[in-house]
Amino acid sequence: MNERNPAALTDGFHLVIEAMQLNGLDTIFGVVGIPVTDLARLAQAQGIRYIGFRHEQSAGNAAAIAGYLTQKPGICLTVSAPGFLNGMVALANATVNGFPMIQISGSSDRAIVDLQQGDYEELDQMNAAKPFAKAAYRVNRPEDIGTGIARAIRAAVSGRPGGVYLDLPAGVLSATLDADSAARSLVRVVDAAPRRIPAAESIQRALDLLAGAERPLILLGKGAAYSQADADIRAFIEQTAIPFLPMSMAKGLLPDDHPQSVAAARSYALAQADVVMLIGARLNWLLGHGRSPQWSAAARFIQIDIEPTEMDSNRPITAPVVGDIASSIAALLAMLKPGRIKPAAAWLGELAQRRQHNAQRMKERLAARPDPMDFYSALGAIAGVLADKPDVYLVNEGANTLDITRNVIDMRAPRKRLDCGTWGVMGIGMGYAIGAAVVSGQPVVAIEGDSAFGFSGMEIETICRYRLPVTVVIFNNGGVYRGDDVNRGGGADPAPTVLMKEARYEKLIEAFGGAGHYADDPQSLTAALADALAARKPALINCAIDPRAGTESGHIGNLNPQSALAPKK
Ligand code: ADP
Ligand code: TPW
Repeated sequence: MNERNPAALTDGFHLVIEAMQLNGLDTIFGVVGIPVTDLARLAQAQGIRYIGFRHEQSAGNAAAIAGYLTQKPGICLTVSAPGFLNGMVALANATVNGFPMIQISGSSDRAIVDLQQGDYEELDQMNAAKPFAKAAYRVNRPEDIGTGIARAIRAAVSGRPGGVYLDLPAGVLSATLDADSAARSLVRVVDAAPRRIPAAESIQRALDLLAGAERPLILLGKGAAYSQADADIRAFIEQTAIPFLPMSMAKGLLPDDHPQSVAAARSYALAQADVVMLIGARLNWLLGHGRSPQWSAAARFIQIDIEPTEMDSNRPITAPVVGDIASSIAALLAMLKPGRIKPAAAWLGELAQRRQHNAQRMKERLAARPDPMDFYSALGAIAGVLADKPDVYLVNEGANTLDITRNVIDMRAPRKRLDCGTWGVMGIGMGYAIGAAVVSGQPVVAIEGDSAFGFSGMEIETICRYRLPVTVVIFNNGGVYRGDDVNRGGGADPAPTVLMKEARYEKLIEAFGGAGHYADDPQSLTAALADALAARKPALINCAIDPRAGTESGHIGNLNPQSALAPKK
């Protein structure tokens, strides 16, 4: 600081904070260390909320989900090299899922890094980030900080949202500059995610195709949930009477108990539909790439997506609608003629029948009382507690824990279900739970496989430190997928999929002052969850599940290659 005239100078640290605040970015999720410790400290002093994590991957996951929930880029702050790399999985995951986030990382001296002279935490971070990010930028002069933040914001939220990397070398953060010109260098981003109005003829083409359909189906993906066009999406579905299916994170966009939901007749609906309208959902592995036998070879597709190159990626799209979902649905509603789209009565009847049949089977499974509990009896108890609490966020990861929870727990409000998403990644649990609790102030229940929990488990200290209303439910079946495999070599080591069944996970949270519960039957699980939600304080329920419950890889065993040969002795 210039002691003769301190008011006339500012520095890179302050400029980053001012650029964020000018653009309404009010929260940072991060881990401190050289060279960003003072950035976090000053941000907190200036009124930005700083949430400090135990590992950058969780900080990044919190930022990503904050971006998904708010449509503003979530900010993750990391230190150079190893901290940067720890955050990279979360940044890549955000990009793959289309969540807007910015990872801001400090970095070491470029002159030394570029000549590989062995700096502290040396890494060419910007170039390392490129393959995993939607965009990557480096600020080399303090007067470019405003532009760097503006470009990062635009890249994160415009078009298909994604993860952006912004590199801030130590020297840029600490550099001082004249306060007046520094203030002029800041950029207030106007219309960061401009609407993309679809062409009128693309809307007409889509409506014509639906009008000629007998067995139409609408698929809602997390892009539809992200777009926050909830009322119009519901109006379009109700006015056309077309049955709909939500992808997992689109559950609750219309309530799962809506009469037009055919989630309980999913396979039949996919296989029999003749015209399918995808709204913010990709025809990737989660939808069998749109191919038969999962889908009818004769089915024709309408796809609404902001990303033009998504069209025809897996299957020809007869009626592409390239636009943002809010504008596209508004246009569809405006051009919709009453009574022109009419699903065949036979189609609706068949779906209703299957739906009812499957719902009855599910009811029986949930009511069974196996001892020890299986996934269904435990989830039946949880569903009972959550039934009248639509505002609770549900975070969910694992294999069986993921697949069965998705099928059992109904969602009744949009953007409340947060899960492994497009990559099927383990480790999002605590980061998503913290991100959702921080940006919403609402309670979160994280239903976690015992293996899945381990990837981010240390963040329960973060949950306790910030006193967040998060309840972690661990489905403890003592293993990855299940807990009863044996060492095929006959040795003393546990099998590769086995974890400690007897682990008392609830004691972990007690170490940090949270409430620990153990539940081995539906009644005690109901009581523990009701208690935890009423208290609105950090809690962890160790839920004992039969080690024999669960199948390898959950519902995607078909993707799991297995050797046909016995082990060689
Ligand atoms: P899911 O996994 O739920 O099927 P995906 O992540 O595969 O969903 O697909 C989401 C799609 O939504 C992406 O192709 C993305 O480009 C698109 N998308 C995201 N936001 C918008 C928006 N506001 N308008 C239009 N499309 C969007
Ligand atoms: C980053 C591979 C997929 S599912 C899973 C693993 C390790 C855990 C399944 O066991 P869990 O659930 O959580 O106990 P359950 O109900 O089936 O018993 N590393 C990463 N991502 C993935 N997907 C894996 C490993 C995996």
